[in-house]
Amino acid sequence: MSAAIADLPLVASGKVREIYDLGDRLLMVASDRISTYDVVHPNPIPDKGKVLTGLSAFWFAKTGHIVSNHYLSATEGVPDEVRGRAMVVRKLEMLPVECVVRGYITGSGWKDYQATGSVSGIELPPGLRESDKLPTPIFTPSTKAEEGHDEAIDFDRAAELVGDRDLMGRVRDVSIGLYAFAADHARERGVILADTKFEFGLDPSSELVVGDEVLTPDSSRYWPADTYEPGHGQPSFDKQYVRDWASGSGWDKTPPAPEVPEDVVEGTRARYVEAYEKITGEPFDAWLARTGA
Ligand code: Q0Z
Repeated sequence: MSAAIADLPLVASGKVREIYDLGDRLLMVASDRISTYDVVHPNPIPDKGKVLTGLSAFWFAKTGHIVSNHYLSATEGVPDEVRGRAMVVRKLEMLPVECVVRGYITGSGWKDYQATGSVSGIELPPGLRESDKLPTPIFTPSTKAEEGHDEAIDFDRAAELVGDRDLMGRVRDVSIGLYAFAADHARERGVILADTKFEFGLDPSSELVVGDEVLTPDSSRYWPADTYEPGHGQPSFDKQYVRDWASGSGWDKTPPAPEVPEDVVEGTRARYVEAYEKITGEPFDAWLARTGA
């Protein structure tokens, strides 16, 4: 028997997910809420939280040879009302930096490159176009902002914040290793993993552990490979229906976000499920069955 969610102490909440205290462990719960342009829409995308949790669990299981992770279970200790979209994890001492790896030049990295020729203090070759593949994946850490936008920092500043340069070097190497492994796997299944963000912590024996969610569409940019074309921004695998609809809706992208129409909700839900099935090679129903959702 598990407690009802309402009775658990809330440890942290983000725009679309929550963490609860289970005593010696934590419960991470992914909601069905969706944000575009950093604003959360009032209506949910059914099954989004289950897709993201299933994808995180898939990647945790696949990458244990690269680094330990905080995942314990998506069944034992999970309350019925969040089955399929929650995982029990180990409590860690989290490092105060976001660990971004970019294999392609897009988003804020593209802005920085255009302005300075560098990203995160890493000089890049001249002549790159928006969305180009980088010669090699780069580590571009950022600070964790409570609210609002994370600030890009270079490796030296990240090492300062973490207080251990050797540890930060291992975090960088492991981050790039995780990205390279996942990008190869995704590419074989017709998906480009453009970039991603990890969060690490230390366990009680000071072992480095990857935590949070990993390699989900909310922590990563996934692009369909069959329409990839450098020279402009790429459509997001999951959110493009909502963004396209929002762009034509007259919404000025400031809060409050408008309700997403039913057909756009359904199209977006289908894209999340398609992402799960492409990346894992398993039917999404298998995740629901495995977790009793
Ligand atoms: C992760 C976050 C979220 C809001 C705390 N294993 C862990 N041990 C200790 N702390 C954390 C974890 Cl994952 C931890 N966050 C980020 C996640 C909602 C903030 F689901 N905060």
